Amino acid sequence: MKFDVVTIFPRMIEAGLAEGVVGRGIEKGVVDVRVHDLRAFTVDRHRTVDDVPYGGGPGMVMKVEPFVRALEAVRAERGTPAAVVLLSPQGRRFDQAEAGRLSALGHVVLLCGRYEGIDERVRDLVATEELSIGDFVVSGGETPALVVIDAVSRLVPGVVGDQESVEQDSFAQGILDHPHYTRPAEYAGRRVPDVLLSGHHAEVRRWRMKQALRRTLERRPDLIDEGVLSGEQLDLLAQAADEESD
Ligand code: 4HQ
Repeated sequence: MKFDVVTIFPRMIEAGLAEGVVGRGIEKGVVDVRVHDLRAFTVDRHRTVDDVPYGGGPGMVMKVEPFVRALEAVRAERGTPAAVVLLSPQGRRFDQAEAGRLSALGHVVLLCGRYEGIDERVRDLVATEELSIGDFVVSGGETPALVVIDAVSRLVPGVVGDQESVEQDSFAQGILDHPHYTRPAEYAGRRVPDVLLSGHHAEVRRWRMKQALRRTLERRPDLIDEGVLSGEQLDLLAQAADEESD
């Protein structure tokens, strides 16, 4: 999986990729991230990447030409990418399905903005799509780009050691995760549910599935799509709904 990131803060991206599961994916060569400093694609003495907005108003707007030149460099060095993603709150919401789609593309460019906005012609001429990581405002596209790289890289074979854990992840199944416990069996008067100590694997599986469905029903009912649940899951969901929480 190849990523190219265009940013005025290359070290933010580099620092965010230095550790953890994605960092190891990069070390292994399964994920290949190149970071491009937008200022390297300016031609003026002050390496200007922004300017005042036409029409007036507060703040600065990122200029189009450095982004166009950055993309020309990416194409020359790395080939034509399958997608050029602009990170912005105006984008389509990034979710697990979007992560899966991007992971199948093989080569994705991520454009990070700062300031009040980006010249609209970056959207028209450079980006092929626009994605948002959620309905809130962050200071720049760098942290959203790291979120996208992380979620997409986890789906690339060889990045997460245990592929089973990727398949069990929250959202891999479209519902929330079940509760997890480790030792001690009792802490501050809170006991680990007996079924988890019982060694009855089939019972453990059913308990976890029911807990996951209960939590999803309580916290994220919008995620429940009865059309994709198995007969057993529909049964456990009905039980959980009957019991109406703990
Ligand atoms: N941004 N999802 C970059 C975001 C954002 C988001 C705000 C993008 C600031 C300059 N990006 N601009 N949410 O909040 O992707």
